[in-house]
Amino acid sequence: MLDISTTRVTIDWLTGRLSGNAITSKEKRLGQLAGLFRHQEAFARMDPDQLVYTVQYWMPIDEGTPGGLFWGNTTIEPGRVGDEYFMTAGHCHAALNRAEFYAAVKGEGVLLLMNESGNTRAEKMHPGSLSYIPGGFAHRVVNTGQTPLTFVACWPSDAGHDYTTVASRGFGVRIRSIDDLPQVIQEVACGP
Ligand code: M6P
Ligand code: ZN
Repeated sequence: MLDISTTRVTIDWLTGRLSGNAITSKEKRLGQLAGLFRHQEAFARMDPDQLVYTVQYWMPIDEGTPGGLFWGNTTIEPGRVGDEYFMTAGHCHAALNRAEFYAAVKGEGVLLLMNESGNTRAEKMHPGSLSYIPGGFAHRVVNTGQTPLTFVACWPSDAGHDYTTVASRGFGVRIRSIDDLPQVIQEVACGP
């Protein structure tokens, strides 16, 4: 007789949270995100310990292994730096042609997708939204709501993360609160 084993990891679908010994977690606090937000003076006035987002992930095989998959979730707290909403750092994949899925569990937000030519589009995220991020597209998630935004993600184990391209180029646009509504605004230097 063959035993039926239990899985090493479980998901709470109401929250997206993962449980199990193999789970890794990381936190991003404001102080770790210097240079990310447009409004540097507003940033300087805020508490560097303020939590911006948390990530949990399961890497069932070694990072860099071709053909495997990783699973994770991210929760972005509600908040703003000046008029710009809290967001992930954003990245493209080190192996450029690797794709990814993002599916929102809770909250409201916007996914920014920028191709290699620098053309950016924005997609709504809400409970049940499923976004396909094609290879070659930089991706960033922005929490435009009043509550935490949680999404789950699945990506190839040999994708890797390239943060330098996004850090130097940005996305060409920023999601800002204008008259209390999220708007996609072309990037401009922060003025008075
Ligand atoms: C998702 C996945 C992860 C990523 C995380 C946070 O869960 O895409 O690979 O690390 O979001 O995004 P970032 O790495 O841009 O901070
Ligand atoms: Zn990715």
